[in-house]
Amino acid sequence: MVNSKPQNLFYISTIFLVFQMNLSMQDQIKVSTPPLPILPFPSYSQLEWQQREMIMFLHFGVNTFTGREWGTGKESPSVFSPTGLNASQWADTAARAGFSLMILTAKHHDGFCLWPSEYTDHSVIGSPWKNGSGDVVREFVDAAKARGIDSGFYLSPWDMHDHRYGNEKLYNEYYMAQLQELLTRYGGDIREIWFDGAKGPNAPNMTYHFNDWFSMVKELQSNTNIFSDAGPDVRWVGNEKGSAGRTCWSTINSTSISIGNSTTSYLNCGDPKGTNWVPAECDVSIRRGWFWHKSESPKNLIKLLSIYYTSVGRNCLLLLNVPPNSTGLISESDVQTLLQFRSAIDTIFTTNLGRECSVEASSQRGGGFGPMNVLDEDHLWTYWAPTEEKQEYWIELKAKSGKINAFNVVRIQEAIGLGQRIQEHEVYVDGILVVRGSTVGYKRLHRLEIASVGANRVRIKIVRAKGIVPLISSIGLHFDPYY
Ligand code: FUL
Repeated sequence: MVNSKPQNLFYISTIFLVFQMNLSMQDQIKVSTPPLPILPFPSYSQLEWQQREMIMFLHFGVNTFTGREWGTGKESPSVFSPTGLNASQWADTAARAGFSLMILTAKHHDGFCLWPSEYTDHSVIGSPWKNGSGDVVREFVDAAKARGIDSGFYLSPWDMHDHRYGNEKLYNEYYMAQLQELLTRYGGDIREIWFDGAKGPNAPNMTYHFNDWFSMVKELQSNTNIFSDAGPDVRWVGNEKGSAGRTCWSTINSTSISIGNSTTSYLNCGDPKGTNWVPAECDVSIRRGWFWHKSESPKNLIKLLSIYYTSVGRNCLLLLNVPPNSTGLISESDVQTLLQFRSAIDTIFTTNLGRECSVEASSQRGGGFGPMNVLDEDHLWTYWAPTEEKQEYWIELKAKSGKINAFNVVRIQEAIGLGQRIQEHEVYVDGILVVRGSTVGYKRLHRLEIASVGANRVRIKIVRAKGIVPLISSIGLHFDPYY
């Protein structure tokens, strides 16, 4: 008994010390942990792809000189004769118009190769251009690199020229040999490869060894995103008009679709129950055709902007085809249109009128997840997160000066690094419902029919979301003077 007092005192003071330490550690930890992700979510290269927003596609080959859209496979390589090919002009145009990746048709369905492949003579080797010693793919990749632009290739599986087409073993060997050439000869910055499922109705039966092809791509260039109707990294949006579904999930079930035979509505909208992250790419040409034709001219600015809203503005990437002409240059009319397009996008989106607002939300997960995060420059990893209790989820921008300047576009972005969640949302201006929408994803743009003038507050209500809570990384209020 006599000794127990000092012992007790020792225990009590130790407990007190530990308690104090805990308290001061909690004081230091001001940031809560992020919420758990919901699967699936993107890979590093898919995230990089998504942030590009626009990619330039270049259809160039024998069709440029014959006026056809699909060749016959019987063209003589001698028809390929650009008199002033300058890939630097392509790359300059892309850089000025804000593209960070260009994809070239290294081989289209006619089988003509824009590089001197060792496995065929149906290529630039037989062309009068540079007396057969030229290599368009080399010039393309070098010019892109010099401007800090990444490269990608389209290598058509359907080949109307090669005699091996129709023989499963021989043709798959040939195709893989060409893949190896393209992915080993031209440096390590190939960021996308396009496997087009298109094929003429009378083409011979052919089983493509897609899994072998895909594995080889990842073996040789692991950062490359593989595009096909069904992914694995990027999927087709199901049309060639640049138009995604108003509901557009980046998720699908890869096993529900097959390359060349997919249901276009499934591709257009994705699948909320999908277990694979395979976002959609909207391929569309600036002109009517994919290849350059003298009689065609570029779409106008208004049309291009409307495509931007239905692709980038619906959680997709816009793959805009700008075909070099028979001189080997992007036509001046197309260059001017692209520059106008870029300047219009900058005019609309450089100013976020929401930045003049204060932001409130229904609730806030601990420190680090406040509603103000939606107004910073990071559109992925800083975001507003509400608490996980069941509640009505909303976030509201309120003018500090009483009125928000006129706006007619509402931009909403989700923190997709932790999965795509929002299924239904609404936008209210001064308490009046102006938009009822479904998915958001990386970026959702709502163009308002009537501009909001003199509004005081804009509330975004998340009606339904997958997972426990919605995570919003950015909100913008913009004025589009072209609408
Ligand atoms: C299609 C092809 O048949 C067109 O010629 C073009 O290349 C387009 C991008 O894909 O499937």
